[in-house]
Order: sequence, then C-alpha cells, then structure tokens
Amino acid sequence: MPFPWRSEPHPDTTAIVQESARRLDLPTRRLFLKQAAGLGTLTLLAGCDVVDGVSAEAALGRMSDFNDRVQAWLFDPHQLAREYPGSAITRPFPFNAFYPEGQSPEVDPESYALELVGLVERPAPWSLRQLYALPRVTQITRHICIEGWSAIGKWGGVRFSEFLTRIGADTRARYVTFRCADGYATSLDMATSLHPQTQLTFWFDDAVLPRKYGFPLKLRVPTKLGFKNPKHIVEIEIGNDYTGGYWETYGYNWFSGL
Ligand SMILES: Nc1nc2c(c(=O)[nH]1)N[C@H]1C(S)=C(S)[C@@H](COP(=O)(O)O)O[C@H]1N2
Ligand SMILES: [Mo]
Repeated sequence: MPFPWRSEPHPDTTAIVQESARRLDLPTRRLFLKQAAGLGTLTLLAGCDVVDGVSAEAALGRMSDFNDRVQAWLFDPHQLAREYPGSAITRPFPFNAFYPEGQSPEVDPESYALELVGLVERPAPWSLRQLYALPRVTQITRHICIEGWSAIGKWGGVRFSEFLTRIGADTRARYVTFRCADGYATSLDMATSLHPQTQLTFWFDDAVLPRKYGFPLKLRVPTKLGFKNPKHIVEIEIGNDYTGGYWETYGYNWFSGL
C-alpha cells in the first residue's frame, strides 16, 4: 500500500498522521489520535525522516513494530498504576500459565541462582539469600490477563530499578529479557523496567511467593498485561536486540501496556 508522502515533496502533515493511524490496531489508534500532534511526532515514532519515503516505509513496514513504537512513545514513565486497599485483594487469586497448575516448575531454593547476561557491569549470579536481603517494597495492584480476567493481589520485593542499579545495568539499552524455569520468556522496554512500580517479586500476600505464582521470583509489572509478568525467572538479559517472548511469538502485541 503506497504511503501518502511517497511522491510528495511537501507532504501534508494531517494526512500522514491520519494514514498512519489507520494502520494501527484499534486501542493504539485511539491513544494515538488523542495525543499525536504533528509531523515531528511521526518522525520520532518512525525513528527516521518521514520525508524520505523509502526509509519511512521500511521503518513502518512491520505493523506490530510500529504499534510498539507508538505505544512506547505514549507510555508515560511517571503514570502510576492504581493501588488498592487490602480489603480489595482477590482470594483465591487465579493461576495461569501455558500448562495446568500441577505442572508449575519446582525450583530448589538452595541451588537457585539468578543469572545475569549482557550489558551488566556486575554479572555475578544472585542467590535467594542475597535477593531476600534487598530493600523491600509492597504493592496491591490489579493483574489483567489478556484472556479476559483480572484480579487484585499483594506483591512484595525489590524495586526492579534498584536491582538494575545494583547490577550496573546499562539503562540506555533497549530491552530487558526474562527467561524462566518453565521455558517461558518475555521482554520489556527499558522505560517500563525502570518504572517505580515494576517490582522483582519474592513475596505474595505477605508470605513466600508460592510455587504456582512464580517461586522463587517473578516480575510484577502493573502497567502491563499479565503475560508481560514472567514467573520463575532464572535469567535476566540486558541488550539492544529484540528478543520477543513466548506469547509474543504467537502474535500477542509485544508492548501490551495498560
Ligand atoms: N514463567 C511463566 N510466567 C508467566 C506465564 C507462564 O506460563 N510461565 N503466564 C503469564 C500469564 S498469561 C499470566 S496471566 C500470569 C499469571 O500469573 P498468576 O499465576 O500469578 O495469576 O503469568 C504470566 N507469566
Ligand atoms: Mo495472561
């Protein structure tokens, strides 16, 4: 499909924004039209000069990539997810994974080590004892699963930004990738990884994180859909190459912000 500015030396900004909006999925489009201001915006989103039609088309060619860029740009790193009182906690909290509950991985706490890979100054693995000693925060927030349910839970752990500082992660990198004991994986943009409510979680409802909810540790990301909250994390990688994830491979939108 030809882009409106392809053969136009002086493209009409409004037309470009509208044409681009038509190429987005619905929720992203609604946000985009609410906030998109003009040609400068689009140039920023596309990561290239829109007057150069060929490179613009190359940048916008992968629809989902364009959706990710728009969403990442719209993501406000200071916007907080709503927190709830203890009385709002959902009990029992639902379990979900790509397998039935009884098949959750059994991780041995004694031999467990969190491995660090990529752009990290201090890549030594972390034992559970070391992780439990990190400064603790808690949150009561809503987890929203793409399959159509949501539930409010209480999670405790360390701010992920604090952990990233301790390991000397390069926070200019684009992606943080999480690999899990059950073969699951997902990845996050750096802005979300540094968000104050993004938590490396060891506690659930004031007790040790149960096996089915991700023992020994998960990432709690209240600004993202449930599948962007990896359980049973065994490896974290900081890098600039797109790594996707388990459900992302099946077509779920990578950014999936709320
Ligand atoms: N390791 C791992 N993490 C995972 C999943 C999984 O299958 N394996 N499923 C995701 C999905 S789709 C959801 S909704 C939540 C469910 O978390 P819960 O069991 O604590 O409700 O975990 C997410 N993280
Ligand atoms: Mo989910």
